[in-house]
Amino acid sequence: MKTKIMFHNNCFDGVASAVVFSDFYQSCVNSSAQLFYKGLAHKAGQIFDEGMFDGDENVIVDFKYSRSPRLTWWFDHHQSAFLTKDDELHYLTSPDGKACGRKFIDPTFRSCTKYIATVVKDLFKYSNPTLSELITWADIIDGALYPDAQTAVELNAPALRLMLVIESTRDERLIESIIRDLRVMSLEEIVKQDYIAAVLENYLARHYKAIDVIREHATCKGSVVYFDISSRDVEGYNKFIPYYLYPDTLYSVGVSRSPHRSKISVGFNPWAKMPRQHNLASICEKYGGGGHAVVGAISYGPEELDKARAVALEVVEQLNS
Ligand SMILES: [Mn+2]
Repeated sequence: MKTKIMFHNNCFDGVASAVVFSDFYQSCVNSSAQLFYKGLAHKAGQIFDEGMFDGDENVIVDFKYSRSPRLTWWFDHHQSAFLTKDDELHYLTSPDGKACGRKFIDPTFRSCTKYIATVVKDLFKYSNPTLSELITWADIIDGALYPDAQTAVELNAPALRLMLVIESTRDERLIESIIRDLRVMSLEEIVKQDYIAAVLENYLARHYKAIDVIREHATCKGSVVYFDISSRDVEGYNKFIPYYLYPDTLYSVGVSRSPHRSKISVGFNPWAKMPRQHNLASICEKYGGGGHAVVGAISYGPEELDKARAVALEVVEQLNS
């Protein structure tokens, strides 16, 4: 029997959710099932096609709901777990949805990992203390509960080094190895494995370079740290770097460019010494962007860089008002 476990790809919580579910499943549901994994990514248009559900059982963790009758288990904690109103209605009213007793959603949980562990403990009386370190770190990472910017940016903890590898790699087999190893090894043991050590140095070097690039281009404008790294080739960066460099600022506004878009990133310093005065999603929405109250973004075409820069400076002004 083949069980397919789909999870939020390139995400520490997604990977940890796959680990905690696998452990529960083989202990309580089917000890002889062969487990297969597939990472899922957000994209415009259709996310699921029926062919993806090719296991005897099909499981989704830390990712959106599907109405497919072939989906047998589902756990999520995202507020936007349902792609459509019809999906939500299906979950609430169909015998294949919530009523089946194997599909669960609770947006009050900071991590899906902790949510799965809590549900299987409450409903199936199962827990595995050897996974508690992993569960704690998934909650810290997905909930951005770092004690300070140093912890979030210097990446000294084994869990955060593993997070960097999970977020950076494009190698599906490497993520599968991490899932299998996390079931039996501590975080410290895993980061010492050859296959992790082989890529970690490279990803750390890229991360340190991003810190340098942002340092070179950042200036303090009132209570905002502003940086324009559009001239530099920085592919994704740790969003806490601006507060690591400028701990006394309240907000960050950054301009960056990829082949596909010019992007303005707006954030609130989670360690700020003063309360937040602005809803960043509302500010970004005025320019066609969006996000959450504490972090948002606005995207333009790759050729609209001048516009992105002008809007970024307008946003800085509003944050200072
Ligand atoms: Mn998650």
